[in-house]
Amino acid sequence: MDYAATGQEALSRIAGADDLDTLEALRVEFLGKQGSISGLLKTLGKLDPEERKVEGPKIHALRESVTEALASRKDVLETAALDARLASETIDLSLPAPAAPRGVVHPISQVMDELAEVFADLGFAVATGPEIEDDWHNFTALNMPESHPARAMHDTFYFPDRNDAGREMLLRTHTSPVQVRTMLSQGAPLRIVAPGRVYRSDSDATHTPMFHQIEGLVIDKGIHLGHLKWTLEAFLKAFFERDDIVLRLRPSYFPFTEPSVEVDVGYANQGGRRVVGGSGDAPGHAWMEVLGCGMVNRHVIAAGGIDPDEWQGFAFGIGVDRLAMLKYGMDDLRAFFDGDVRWLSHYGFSALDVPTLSGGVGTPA
Ligand code: 2U9
Repeated sequence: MDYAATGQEALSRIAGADDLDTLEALRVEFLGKQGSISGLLKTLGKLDPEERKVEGPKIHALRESVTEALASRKDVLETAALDARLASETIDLSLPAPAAPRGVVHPISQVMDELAEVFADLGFAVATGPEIEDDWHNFTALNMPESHPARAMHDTFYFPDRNDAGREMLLRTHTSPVQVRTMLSQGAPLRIVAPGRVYRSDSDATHTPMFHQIEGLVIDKGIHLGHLKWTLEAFLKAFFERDDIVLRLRPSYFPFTEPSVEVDVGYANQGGRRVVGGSGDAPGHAWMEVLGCGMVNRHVIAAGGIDPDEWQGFAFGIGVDRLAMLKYGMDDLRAFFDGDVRWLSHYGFSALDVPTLSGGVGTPA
């Protein structure tokens, strides 16, 4: 059979296509799953071997020339579209510059800086680590062996391939692997905070797939719950810049701490604005959960290469985004990541407003 006529017609229709949509429609018509040339290729299977030897190369050559013609026409149309855009979009460089710099510091960046400042004052060093982790540092070392139910609860984003050591790779679900790495590299004693991004496959009004945590770890001799409670009280008072903060500690469970505690702060809702402090049990007041903590489980201390008979510790984890909402009165978590300039200019901070304990750790711009 002779495919010259089919080829001629296809090429001339491609050459005549004057926009990318028309060209895409032609690609589907010729080469799509139900396309005419794809149909010709399917007929090859039914031919006897001798015929196939003759017809096969011709159909493949036809497909080749149509594929090439589509690509080069696409190139021409895209170049023309770009040229047209460049010709129509102009910037008038003689216009006056904006009256003032418009950029602002995102409230999460500001709160992260505030937290680092408060913890630095309490003697904590900042530790960082990779956001792409292996399952040993993210789970196993934290007393969550394979098949531990808490692994499933973390809604983990896994990578398709393992690393060279055969470990599963994932986006860290908490910043805890940073503390594990620091225990292994620095040993005891330790007093660190690990701020950063963490990832869980979860998305609704109160959860985003990426969020921020700051976790703390203290390892020393004779550490007990009293040290933990004092540290959290001192932290919350400095962060919310008031002395009448009341805490409520509730027993809880985390695989990496024993005993484990959840901490609520009392807050009042005054005219839609949340004000932290006062008794959570007073009329018009409520409790707000702000963090989890506990004494570090001895298995976790041992996984960090430290002798749990000699050293003890406490740890805590704080959801930064929730804390920022509570401090600055924002009600929708998703707005944090929408990049809406009106929201940012309302809630953002001046780049010159660097949080310091002496100057106040959070005065809105
Ligand atoms: C090591 C040992 C112990 C970190 C901890 C929590 C309790 C906790 C949540 C708070 C809000 C996560 O963002 S959130 O949802 N975290 O409740 N985190 S104890 O414990 C550790 C960490 C590292 C080596």
